[in-house]
Amino acid sequence: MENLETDGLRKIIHVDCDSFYASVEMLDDPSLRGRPIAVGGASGRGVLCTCNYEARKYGIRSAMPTAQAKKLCPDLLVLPVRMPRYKEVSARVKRIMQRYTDQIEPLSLDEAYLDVTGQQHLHGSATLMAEAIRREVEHNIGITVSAGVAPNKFLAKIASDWNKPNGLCVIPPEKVPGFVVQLPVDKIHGVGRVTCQKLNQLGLHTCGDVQRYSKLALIERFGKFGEHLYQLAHGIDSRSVRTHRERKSLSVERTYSRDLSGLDHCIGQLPRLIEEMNARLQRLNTRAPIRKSFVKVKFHDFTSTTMECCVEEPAPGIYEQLCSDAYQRGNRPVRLLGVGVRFDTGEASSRQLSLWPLPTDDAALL
Ligand code: TTP
Ligand code: MG
Repeated sequence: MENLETDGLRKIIHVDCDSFYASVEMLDDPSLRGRPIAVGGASGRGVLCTCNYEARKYGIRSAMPTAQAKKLCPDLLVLPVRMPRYKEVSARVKRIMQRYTDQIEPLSLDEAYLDVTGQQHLHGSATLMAEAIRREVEHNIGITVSAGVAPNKFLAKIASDWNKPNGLCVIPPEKVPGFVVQLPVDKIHGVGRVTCQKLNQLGLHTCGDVQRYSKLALIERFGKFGEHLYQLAHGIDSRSVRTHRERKSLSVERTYSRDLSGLDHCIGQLPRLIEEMNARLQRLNTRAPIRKSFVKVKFHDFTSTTMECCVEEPAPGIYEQLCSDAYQRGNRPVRLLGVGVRFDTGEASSRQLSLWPLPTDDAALL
């Protein structure tokens, strides 16, 4: 359902903190400023969560093994993760954003979409509101954030990355066509490395190249994903800013310090897991009806399998059966067991699905 008019009328801001965990560390210990630091696992097999921009000059990135990062920069200081502190800072950033709108969709601790359409602050200018948020976060909290302003979520997110760190990029509606025409296809949500290669092989490097194909031609070639490509390549994205995320599932899992040696051993662990899952289910304030139960088994060689079935009320016997079926698939010692339920999120989720047929996957084009 494309809706150019609605798209043009909305004012979306995407806010993303710069090198978030590392910035909080530098805030709490200013002596760290100006030197390369990272946050993550310092042990031999550790992985980095993120690093500051000084460290990025050495080619260090999020999710890089710490050992590799140390080779690139022997002076790198790797600090442990302090999640409660990042949550605190995140809550303060959120309070600043709330002064401008209550239409806020957090994506993670350091990132959110804001819909400021119709807000009266600062003469209704989304650009001025984004600037004000950036200024207030820097002055009141002491970290920097980048922001993107655009008529929709897709473009606002790209914009916030455009002038990072500590930058602002505004794509007003009249500049959308000129902006997307030169935009590389790998900026499109759902286009990963494999899809990008595939598109490049077809001569499609920018959204402008994709625009030369009709919607029908793209659907014929790429299925549902073709519609997604068509829309975003034209800068169209009608997703609204969702203030309440609907929970799709709930699960409890445990990794055992010693592998579980057989099926009986696994089944013996189920009651504890189910009890914890039920306790968590009771603590949920609102939720959709349960649609499925599932059991996840990860074997000692890190292969994993999930068995699920449709249920209205998850009874313990169902988990035993699912656990047994999952176990037979590998028939090896088990390092992790999980039990869970999936909720019937109904219309909202199927609508979402049709809009975003392939959220982050390359599979459709393989
Ligand atoms: P990002 O916003 O992706 O990264 P960043 O804020 O560190 O850097 P920037 O936005 O300036 O590029 O992620 C936010 C936080 O999430 C990040 O500080 C640490 C955490 N994180 C991980 O733990 N693992 C990851 O692989 C990534 C990408 C982020
Ligand atoms: Mg960030």
